[in-house]
Amino acid sequence: MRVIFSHRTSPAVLMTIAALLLAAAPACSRSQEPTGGGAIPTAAPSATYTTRGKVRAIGEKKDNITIAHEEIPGYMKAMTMMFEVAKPDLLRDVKIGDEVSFTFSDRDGRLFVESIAPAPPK
Ligand SMILES: [Cu+2]
Repeated sequence: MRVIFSHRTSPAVLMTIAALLLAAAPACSRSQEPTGGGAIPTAAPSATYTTRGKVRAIGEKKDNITIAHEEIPGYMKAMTMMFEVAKPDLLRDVKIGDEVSFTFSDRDGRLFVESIAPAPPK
């Protein structure tokens, strides 16, 4: 997208640009509804992040997990949020209340847990 600003750029155009920028904000600032449904995007993850947190809930089909995660500097503040889970097997040994360390990827704006393991005590 090529955007040329000039003193003649109309307010309507500026509003549109502002809306587009807001829409591009990190996934977290959107709702906590699973963004899912549908196939797991096959595109390579645009980024992966590793953090730790406490498991709050696990989806019935083990295809999502809600974690109270720590701050991820430069990406997300500490919060409780749901992640999708690429492979249900990943959650085989995970229980509500566990302290976990995990890695997730951002695939087209959907966040997928890629690996998860018990976190060492702090
Ligand atoms: Cu978050």
